[in-house]
Amino acid sequence: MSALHTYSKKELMNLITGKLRRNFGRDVEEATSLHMFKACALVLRDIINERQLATEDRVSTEHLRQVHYLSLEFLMGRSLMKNAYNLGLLAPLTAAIEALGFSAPDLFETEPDAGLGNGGLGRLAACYLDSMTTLEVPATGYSICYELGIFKQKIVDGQQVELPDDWLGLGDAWLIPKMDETEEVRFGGKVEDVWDQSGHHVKHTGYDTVLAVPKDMEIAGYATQHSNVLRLWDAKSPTPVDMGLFSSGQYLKAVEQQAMAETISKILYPEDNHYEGKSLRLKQQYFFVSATIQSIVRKHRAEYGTLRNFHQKHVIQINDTHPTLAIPELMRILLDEEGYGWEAAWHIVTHCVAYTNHTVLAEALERWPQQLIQTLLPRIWQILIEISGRYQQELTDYFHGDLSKVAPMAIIWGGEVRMANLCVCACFKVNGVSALHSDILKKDVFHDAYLRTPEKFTNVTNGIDHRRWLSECNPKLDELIRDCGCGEYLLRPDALQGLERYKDDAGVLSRLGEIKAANKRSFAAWVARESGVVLNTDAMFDVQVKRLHEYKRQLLNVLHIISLYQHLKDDPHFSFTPRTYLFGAKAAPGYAVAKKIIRLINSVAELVNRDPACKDRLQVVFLENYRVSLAEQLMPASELSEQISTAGKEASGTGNMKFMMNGALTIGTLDGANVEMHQVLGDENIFLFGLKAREVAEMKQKGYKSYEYYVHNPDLKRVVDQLNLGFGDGAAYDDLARRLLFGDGGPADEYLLLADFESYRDAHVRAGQVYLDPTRWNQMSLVNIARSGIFAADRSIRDYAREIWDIPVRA
Ligand code: B1N
Repeated sequence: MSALHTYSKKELMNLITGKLRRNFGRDVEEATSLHMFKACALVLRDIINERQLATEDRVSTEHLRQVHYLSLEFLMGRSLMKNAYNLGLLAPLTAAIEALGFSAPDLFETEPDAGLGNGGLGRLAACYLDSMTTLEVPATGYSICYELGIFKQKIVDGQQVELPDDWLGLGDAWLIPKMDETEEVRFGGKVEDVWDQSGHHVKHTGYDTVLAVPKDMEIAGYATQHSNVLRLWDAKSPTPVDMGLFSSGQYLKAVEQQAMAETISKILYPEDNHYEGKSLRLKQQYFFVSATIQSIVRKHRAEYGTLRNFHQKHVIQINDTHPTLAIPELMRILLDEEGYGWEAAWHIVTHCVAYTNHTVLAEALERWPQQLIQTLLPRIWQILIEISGRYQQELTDYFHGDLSKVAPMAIIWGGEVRMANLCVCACFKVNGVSALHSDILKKDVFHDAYLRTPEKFTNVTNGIDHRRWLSECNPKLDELIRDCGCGEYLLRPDALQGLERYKDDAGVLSRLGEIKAANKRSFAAWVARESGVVLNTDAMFDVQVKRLHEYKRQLLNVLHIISLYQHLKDDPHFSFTPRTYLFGAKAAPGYAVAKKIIRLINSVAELVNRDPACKDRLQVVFLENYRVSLAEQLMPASELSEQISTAGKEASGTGNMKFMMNGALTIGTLDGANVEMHQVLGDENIFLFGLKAREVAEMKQKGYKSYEYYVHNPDLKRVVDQLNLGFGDGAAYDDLARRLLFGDGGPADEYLLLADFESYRDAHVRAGQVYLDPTRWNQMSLVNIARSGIFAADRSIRDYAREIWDIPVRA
């Protein structure tokens, strides 16, 4: 690769002013910050585009094997600062912006987050794009160009209100439409078998066509000429105004049809870790999968003239089961359009598709009603029947007709299509996202499939883009790391280990403490500007930010806070380390219990924050609209990271890694990747509590009685009783209390909050004690940072490349 071309401040100023003139017809003096943002984005886009063209050229002339990462979600966040950073242009761009009379930080803040995802799964895809590009893996991401990303959250009277996230006005600065690469996707209609001189054909008639127009976002890697693309499909109707229908008086019908087609890319479904069996969601899945597979096949055919070697040149990684229809869609193209026989087509498909599972929650498992698929995708349905029938026969032979084994593994069963089973059947690799989670897949969720084909199953522990989540968002810590001689960590995250040489160095430890204090002050200043809330920066910042879900147990955190409050009220001298509790969480709009927990947090906050007994000791703040860009400011300022899910439920978690890398200590259960954090940290550098996954399973098996904990622990009883009494603002929480004690149709306290309460409180006491000794705390913090290198996405991508993709990466 040739040396990296760089740009001076002066050159960037010229390029920016040029864009302002040509694209917006104005000089800098007349430009608003919106113009300025767009001009900067266009300048960087041009630079990335040069590299993209060169990369594309190299991939095709060298016939390189490629990865296609299919995901219904890419939670990209902002790109201006990130791209400037990766291009090595952050300093000259900042200087250029300032020299043109704008504030660079303000300009970076004008960019809307590209919120095309719900939470961890979508953010993971975004981190992986960065690492795949930086590690020079030829890769393309595919998703939908949602007009509205994850909703914006407002808190009104303590309750969540959802507002549309109309991001494209500015966000489209990064998107390059490629009209000439439009694909056609077909829905509905009828399929018939036809025999003629050339043999058997499948004829599909009476279908509706939706156009898929690619909007490409080019991704710059760090310190490389390599570039990759995130291809976002936009749904368009093929008949903008059908004049025929217009003149025959069917204008409304024409408009209706157009609107129908275009709703496909209107919204992101806002449920995290939850399956919504809606027809529009199925349309979204097939729309994006069909466009993607057609586009890959078209390029492959143009390059090689045959699909025989397709599986040698491509690996299709599917991010959870949401893109599973890629399997029958590729079969369809090979059978119907390329004329392959079943065996030959199946060989190709089963050697190029790999599946990552991200959850074991039953309510997240996709099971599509057969009726829906049958009517919406008649040809895909036929192919599914064939796949399912052959698989079931194989299973029946293998298990000697034992239906107790065959039934749970079947693909079509009881009128439903089980997407995870289809993936396990067709994919050449199946991976979980942390060691514990992958173990649970083998021992439990896919146990019998694992016994039959153990070589398919593997683990790739998640990772985060440490350039975004450390260097870029925490420049002071980045500087300390460089000063400690670990500057190569940007491409060698393991180099962070070098920090450990300083674990007894008083100078370094106190500097680490000062950095945290300064980051807390800047975060507090930002919160004050945004919302008027004044954070107590002298207290420990104790943070739980993630989607709101019962299994993540925000309610356990709140119960503990209520208990602290009660103790403070009883005894003003109650010894306790001052804490500022910070929460951030979006609840799915239809998830009533999650919304109720948000309201509870706000009721408790209201009570605590205005009680003089809590002044300087206890503060509770709910941060509105938690999102990527907020996390970037919050992580560097956090001290205690709450990772408290019921063991066995959180597949990995990735927020846990962001906190660790920024020197927060973790209070957590042995769940997801916390297990691996504990492995590298040892008991002495993490605050563990609670039941282990095995104990949870045993307790449930024996019959868990939450009521007994309530009866036997007076503190806990008092907290739960307080839910019944309320918090003085008129809101009633007896429903939450009942859920904990008696269940609400379901099991009582499904996530074992009461069982873990005491152990959680003890862990908080330990954390509070260590905090009183800043040297000890900073030392633990330093060890956490030093050992966080394994949680870099670069490590994960190297694992994928070696274990699954069989693709070489940058050394
Ligand atoms: O994927 C993350 C993990 O770190 C988290 O532990 C896991 O909860 C998350 C259906 C999901 N699993 N499943 C989803 C999202 C949207 C949807 O419609 C399921 N998200 C996760 C990355 O591995």
